[in-house]
Amino acid sequence: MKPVLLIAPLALLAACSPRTEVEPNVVAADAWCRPAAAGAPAVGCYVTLQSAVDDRLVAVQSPAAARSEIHTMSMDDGVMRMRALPDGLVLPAGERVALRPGAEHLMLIGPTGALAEGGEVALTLTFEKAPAQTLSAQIRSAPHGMGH
Ligand SMILES: [Cu+2]
Repeated sequence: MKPVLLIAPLALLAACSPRTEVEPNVVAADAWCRPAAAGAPAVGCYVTLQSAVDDRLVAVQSPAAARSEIHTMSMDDGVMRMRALPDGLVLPAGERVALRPGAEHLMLIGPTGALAEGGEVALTLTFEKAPAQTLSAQIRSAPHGMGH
C-alpha cells in the first residue's frame, strides 16, 4: 500500500504546477537611448520589460560602447546618485518594469562614437531564465509619448 499512497500526492502536485505551462520569456518594448556627442563618457538607455515568469535582467551589451551596465538611481544626502546593480534587475512575473530617466536604466560607458538623434543602437539583454535578445534602441532625446 505504501507506494500507492506516495504516488497519488505527487501526481496531484505535478498537475497543479504552473511551471509546466509558462516558458521563461521577456517582452521588451520601447527601447531608446539618449543622443551623445563623440567623446561623451556615458549615455543612458531605457526599455520596458515584462517577464512571463519571475526572472532577472543580468547583463546588457552593446557594440556601440566599451561596456554596458545596469544602473539604478537613488537620493543620497539630497543628491541623485547612480550605481551599478551587481545582481541585475528583478523582473517579477507579469509585471511591467519600466526603465526610465531618474530610475533604473542601462548605461553605455565609453560610447565608441557619436550617437545621433534618429539613429539606432543595438542592445543585447541577457536574462537569468529567458533567452537573450537583441533590441534596436532608437536614439532620441525624450521618452516616446512624453507630454501626452
Ligand atoms: Cu547610469
